[in-house]
Amino acid sequence: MAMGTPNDVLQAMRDATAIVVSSQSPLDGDSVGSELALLHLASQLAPNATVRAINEAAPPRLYGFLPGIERLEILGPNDEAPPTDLLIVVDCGDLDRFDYLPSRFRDARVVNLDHHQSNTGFGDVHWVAETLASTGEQVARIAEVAGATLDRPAAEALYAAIVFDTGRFAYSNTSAETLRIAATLLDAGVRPEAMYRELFRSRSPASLQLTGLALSRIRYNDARDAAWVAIRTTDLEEAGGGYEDLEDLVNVPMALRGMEVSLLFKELPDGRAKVSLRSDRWFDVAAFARGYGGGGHVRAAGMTVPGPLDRSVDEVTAALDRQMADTRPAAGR
Ligand SMILES: [Mn+2]
Repeated sequence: MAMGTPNDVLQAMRDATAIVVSSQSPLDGDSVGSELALLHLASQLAPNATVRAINEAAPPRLYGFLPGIERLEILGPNDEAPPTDLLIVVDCGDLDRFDYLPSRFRDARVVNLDHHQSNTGFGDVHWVAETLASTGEQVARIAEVAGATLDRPAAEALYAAIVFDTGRFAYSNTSAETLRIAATLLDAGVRPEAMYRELFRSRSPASLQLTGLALSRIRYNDARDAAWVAIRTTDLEEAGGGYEDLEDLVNVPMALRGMEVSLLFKELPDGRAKVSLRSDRWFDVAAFARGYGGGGHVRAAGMTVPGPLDRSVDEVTAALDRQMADTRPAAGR
């Protein structure tokens, strides 16, 4: 359920003296962009506070071009957290997505600034806006409420966040408000073609090779409205790539006419598998992922399954078949 307002977050920031912004790792475009924008806007949003961004891991290399990216810090599992009175958790539906970081900030008030439908309602201060496409939009709204001026670094960070979560303004979560916010970002100096080059035309040879491998291995359900691909750790080794080279792969099968659900299984070094899920029109992948302890949005979700890979793929796709059969609309819809 939606709860809280931009003003609730702003007031908490104004009342604080030492703020830490964080999100679960691996970070994505929305979490990186939202954290960076809050850093760039810190003097305007929280004039009495120091603001740092601290995560469990470094951001993906892809975001290395964003101004200020070097300011994202890492708290290792054995590191001591700095004194902090406000922890702002961005773009995170459930504190359990972290390994350890929130437990190091037990004395801090916690702000839950998120847009996931599956948000658990954790924290002391909330603004959970599940109708907004990205936490980047939420940060833009907070800046607007505060009367803050967006400089180009902040605008680029927010643009990266919004572009990532809306699939470049293509998913159903793209609203008129999304585009109005994007317009203010262009007014602040964002150049769309430069952002597009950095975010989508900067792939590695390994990433193209893995895409080719994935396409050669794609499997379908009998109704041909679901597709899935499994990538092993040995595939990554052979291609000389890493998990970030798989970033956009789950979207590739969605290019097929009539495709409703796409799943990408990524084997982890410990034998489990991370599963990314996408849907087009009627299947709720967040609800499906919740059955495996995952979550997300209706059209984009994620979960982790125990492995071994082949068995997990068989079990999950069989369950998917059953759930799709229960909810598939009559032909012609
Ligand atoms: Mn998001």
